[in-house]
Amino acid sequence: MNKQQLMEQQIEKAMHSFLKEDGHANILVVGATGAGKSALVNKVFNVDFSEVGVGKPVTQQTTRYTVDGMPISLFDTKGYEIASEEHERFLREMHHYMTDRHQKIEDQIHMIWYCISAPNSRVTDMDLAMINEFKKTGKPITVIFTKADASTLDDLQQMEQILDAIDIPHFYVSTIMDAQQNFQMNALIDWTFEQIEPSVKYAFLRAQHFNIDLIKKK
Ligand SMILES: Nc1nc2c(ncn2[C@@H]2O[C@H](COP(=O)(O)OP(=O)(O)OP(=O)(O)O)[C@@H](O)[C@H]2O)c(=O)[nH]1
Ligand SMILES: [Mg+2]
Repeated sequence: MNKQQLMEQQIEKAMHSFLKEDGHANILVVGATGAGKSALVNKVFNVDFSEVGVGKPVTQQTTRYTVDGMPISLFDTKGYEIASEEHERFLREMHHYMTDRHQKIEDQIHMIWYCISAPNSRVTDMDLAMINEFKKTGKPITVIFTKADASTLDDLQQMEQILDAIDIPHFYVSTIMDAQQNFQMNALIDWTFEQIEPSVKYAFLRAQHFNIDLIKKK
């Protein structure tokens, strides 16, 4: 076995024990204010967190939610508002998650759910720039069109084309109970579960590279 194979085997082992020992894949839920991020988190976990109030504050704006039996943690962020001081705060926080490879694996973000309100009928330049920045980090990212119940199929298709052109997976969902279904919610969950191993593995790989860089510097 050569050095490379040995390293890969070690990473594989570390990843499996991380996932087995209750290590969660951490998912950052991002998007404009009012996009429906918190509603989505509640829906996915089937818990009304505003009532039960169990989440761990990560920063002043971000809360981490976990439920028993689910191998994911959802980091519910406070949405950005365009053209405000808050915007700076938002960009700083996002930068922090993009450059978190020196953090412990359990505190890193492994995947991004980027929410866009479907009834807004547009993917903004700011969305595209942000998606691109996240993509560069190598972490899996998907766009979630929220509130699809209040959108039209035409609008949805137009937005989907924009994402297809840049090769970003996307799902449209709704969280309201009386909707016929939640549209592509199940497909979103399936996609997310498929990404768990590769995304956590990637975090271990990056940590390994980071350690090697440190050793080289010494
Ligand atoms: N029609 C419809 N409304 C929704 C849906 N999801 C959320 N909403 C409504 O949208 C509003 C905002 O939802 P939130 O989940 O609080 O939005 P958020 O993205 O967490 O907002 P911030 O925390 O301010 O960033 C609420 O009034 C929700 O009831 C949906 O699927 N369909
Ligand atoms: Mg919220």
